[in-house]
Amino acid sequence: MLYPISTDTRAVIDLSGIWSFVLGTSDEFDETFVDHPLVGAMPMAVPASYNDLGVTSKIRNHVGWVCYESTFSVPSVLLSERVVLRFGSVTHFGRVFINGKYVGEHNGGFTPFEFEINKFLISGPNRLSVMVNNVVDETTLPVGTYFDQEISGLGRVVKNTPNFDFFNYAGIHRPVKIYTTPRSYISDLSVVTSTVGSLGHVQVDVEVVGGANHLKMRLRDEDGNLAASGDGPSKTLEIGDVVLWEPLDAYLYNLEVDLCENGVVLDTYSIPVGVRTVDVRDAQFLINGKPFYFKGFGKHEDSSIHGRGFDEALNVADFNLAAWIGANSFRTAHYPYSEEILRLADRQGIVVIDETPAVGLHLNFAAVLFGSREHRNTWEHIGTFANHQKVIEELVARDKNHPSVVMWSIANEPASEEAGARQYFAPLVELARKCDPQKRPVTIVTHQWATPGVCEVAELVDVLALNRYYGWYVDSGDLEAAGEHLHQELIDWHNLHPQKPILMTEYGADTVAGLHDVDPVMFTEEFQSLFLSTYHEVFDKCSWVVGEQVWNFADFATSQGVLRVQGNKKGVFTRDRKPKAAAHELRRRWSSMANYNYK
Ligand code: GCB
Repeated sequence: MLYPISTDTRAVIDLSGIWSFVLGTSDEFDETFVDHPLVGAMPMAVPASYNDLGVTSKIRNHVGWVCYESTFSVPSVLLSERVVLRFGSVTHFGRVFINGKYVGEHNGGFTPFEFEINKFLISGPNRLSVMVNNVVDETTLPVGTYFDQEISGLGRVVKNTPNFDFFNYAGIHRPVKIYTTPRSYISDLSVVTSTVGSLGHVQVDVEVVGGANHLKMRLRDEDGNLAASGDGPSKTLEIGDVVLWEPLDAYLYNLEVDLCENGVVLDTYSIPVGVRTVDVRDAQFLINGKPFYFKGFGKHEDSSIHGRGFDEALNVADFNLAAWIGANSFRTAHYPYSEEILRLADRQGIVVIDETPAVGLHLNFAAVLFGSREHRNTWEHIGTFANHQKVIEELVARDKNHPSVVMWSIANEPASEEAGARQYFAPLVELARKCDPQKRPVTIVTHQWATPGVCEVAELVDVLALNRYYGWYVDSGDLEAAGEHLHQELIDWHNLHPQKPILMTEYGADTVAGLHDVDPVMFTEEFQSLFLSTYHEVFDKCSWVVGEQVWNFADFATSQGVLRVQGNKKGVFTRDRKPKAAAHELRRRWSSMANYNYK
């Protein structure tokens, strides 16, 4: 799916701003909301999560439908073009109406969707209504539990509990745009890059709609000079003396594609192209043929006020903090991040592990942690498979051309130790491989109790991605035992899968900024530093560990619970991006470690 840009043949209108907003109910969708302009509406920023903007818990903790409304006009000069309405993301379900007429809907809160809207438009202002539902249950990704109960004394109570450790922010989270294309247009393109000696090869495949099919391609270097060109819908462009896209040293060519008829350019589109290769071999993760070492974080799209709403300023600041600390990578835990973040990563040379929103596929975590609740086999009860296929297809279609993306993560911490995990995941891993023209490696991120010999999905994946909390959830506070247990597990994994590289995708300790002690006890800044250095000593002993991504980049909001003190505090930075003591330790370590051949 192409990112909307303006070109000589395309216009983009951004609908960001203040919209009208009302809360609906948790019940069936109420169509009357869209029949007339909203009554009693409050102002609401788009894009943003609505939860923290309303200030009251009624808005913050609302379950079910809300309605957004705005008006827009399309300049009449554009009306002969194909007019498309595009949402970067609506969390988790969006139903769209123009002038009270149903346009379409989308399920899944983290991928874009769009509709051709010409037939709905009238001249002058058009009323755009978006009904949004935030419910997560055992069919959605991420997974949640929906309670609708009579409680004596209270009456009917509806609750929606996330099965994941981040606040269930909702709303129109990413930009809403109208863009135009000509009637004959470039609908998609794929780029696959490779090298032979100093030559770079860029295989380009273009899809068009609307009759015309004469294509011209030009690849320009960063100075605008022509590096290669060709004709046709499918072409391998060759670059002499190619400059590679390297981690923290990005080089982006610009690919321009023209769709022509009788010598006239009908449509033109361009994308940045980074020439790089990715391979997994002999327990190493190779970028451009060289063993790469991941240094970085699992992140979240999360900040105060905005919630999970798109925030370009925050993204730039986060990338600069990542550079300051010496990080070269992050994982989009636990959902696809905005397209704009990936474009920034392409430009800054940040290496990305791109994750689906498949988190919470474990119906027994509470039982594992607290010994409570009945046990239900996850794979017999969960109803997420169809959505899981859809999010993989949508994620790969959206992100397939980003040089920053080097691996797909199919899920975070599923019940991979329960019977049936292999049958559930084998077709999904294959699907990701089939959809991706670049055939990137695929992983599934596993949890503490999915140990060697127990985990059913390790065989399916190219890289073993481990989230481990020795010293925190197990061996709590005992870092000596934690180090030993971690080391032993890494040895066991290596013995079982000697060819597979291991990436530590999560390790971390809740740390309340400003809490100190002589004895490094849990929750202090001293403990977080010691916790991380305990893990680092172990990683350095294991040549097959190819990277470390600390959980988390910054403190983030979660729902309430006995394990959370106003959110998850495992950030190396606070939620307002101030460094804790461990940030300085990490900076010292990572600044002295090369991106390549660290081991
Ligand atoms: C995990 C999860 C992550 C949590 C983290 C924690 O394993 O993947 O979503 O936030 O643990 O802090 O407990």
